[in-house]
Amino acid sequence: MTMSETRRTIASGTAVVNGIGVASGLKITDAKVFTCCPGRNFVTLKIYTDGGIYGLGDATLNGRELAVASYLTDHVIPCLIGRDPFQTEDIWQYLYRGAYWRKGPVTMGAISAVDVALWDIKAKALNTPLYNLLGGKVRNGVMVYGHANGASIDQAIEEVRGYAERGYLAVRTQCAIPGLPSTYGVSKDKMFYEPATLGQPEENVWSSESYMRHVPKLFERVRTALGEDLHLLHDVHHRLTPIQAGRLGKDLEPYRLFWLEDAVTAELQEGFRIIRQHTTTPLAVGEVFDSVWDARQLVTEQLIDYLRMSVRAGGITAMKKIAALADLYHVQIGSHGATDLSPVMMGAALHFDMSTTNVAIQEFMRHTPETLDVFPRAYSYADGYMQPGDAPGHGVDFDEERAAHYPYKRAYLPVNRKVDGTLWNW
Ligand code: EZ4
Ligand code: CO
Repeated sequence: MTMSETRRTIASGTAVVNGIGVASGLKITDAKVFTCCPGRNFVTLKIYTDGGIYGLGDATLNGRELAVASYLTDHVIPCLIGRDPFQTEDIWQYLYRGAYWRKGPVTMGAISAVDVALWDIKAKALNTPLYNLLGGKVRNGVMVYGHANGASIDQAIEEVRGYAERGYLAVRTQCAIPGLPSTYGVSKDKMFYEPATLGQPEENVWSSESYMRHVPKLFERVRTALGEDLHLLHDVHHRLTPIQAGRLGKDLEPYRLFWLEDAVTAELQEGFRIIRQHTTTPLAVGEVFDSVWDARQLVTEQLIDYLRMSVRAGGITAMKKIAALADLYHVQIGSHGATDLSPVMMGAALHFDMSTTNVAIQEFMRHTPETLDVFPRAYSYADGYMQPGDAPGHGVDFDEERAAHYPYKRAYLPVNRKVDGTLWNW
């Protein structure tokens, strides 16, 4: 469309939906948001085009699902109709800069869902797996880590052993802390771990002192039982102060962790300098980050080794740029991949992982059979690695009919209190 044609369109009263013109020949005709609870809650965005191709994005925000659903339905979808679905960059900028109100998990979760759905459409329209549009394959497979946890150290060791026997090369290991009634990351169900619960939020009790005494014993025993080759990871879930984290990292050095995750909350990015001064245990953080601004200082000062941001933080468009920045500073990506990221997010993540050099590892927490029933998918696991599959797009579909059997149920993540009742981080 030439400039004069654009002006004529405006003058004749037809809505100009895109100031830079439509080029791909496809237009977005409609979009819908689905909320469902097949084992846990998910929010799924489906964008339709006039070419008959649709794209899927995941907009799930654990414990705050309906806020993102409304953000999309009430505020984003009306602005998408008529746009060219190939213009992922312009639509990203339109939703990020154009909204005036930037960042935040709700906004960025919604932008992520749109972005992933558009990349899905583009790859399907070009009849190629998404990784081919993101640089092509840079590795043979994506190393993943599984989740082992136990009510005792002995149980945790048996769980880790089970993962090693199934071919996993990396295992996150958690165990209950003696004297505390419940511990984050230690599930009642051996196969499936789900931190969110129906009804009111659960309350956990926390003691940094007991925890810091116990965790080195866990890893000493796991290393003795399983040897040196397995990659071991551990998640602190933001519960220590920087100096406590420095101490724990130092105490864990003999066991050579792959990473120590979320040792402290990261709003104060320079706080990580204190941890770094005290330990060479590699540090990972970022599953709750929602934009590059949450990670800028951590990355550019080389205060972390692994960034845990996932495609939820603004989609593929954002993550490709964040990974490029991180690469300059020797920071690698190890994306969040818990069960509250739907198979759609997992599919998108695997295409990103497959095509991005400084991706080190991907979290893989098993979804329940109910969840898998609703999301047919091309990705697969074998011998410690995952493959995104070669289906056009990101390779994950959404069965609306099956989803309708599992209506949304309000659920929350637990809150965490110190032994004396003070509300603490989790
Ligand atoms: O608690 O995704 O590393 N993974 C984690 C997860 C998070 C949940 C929160 O929704 O810490 O288990
Ligand atoms: Co975590």
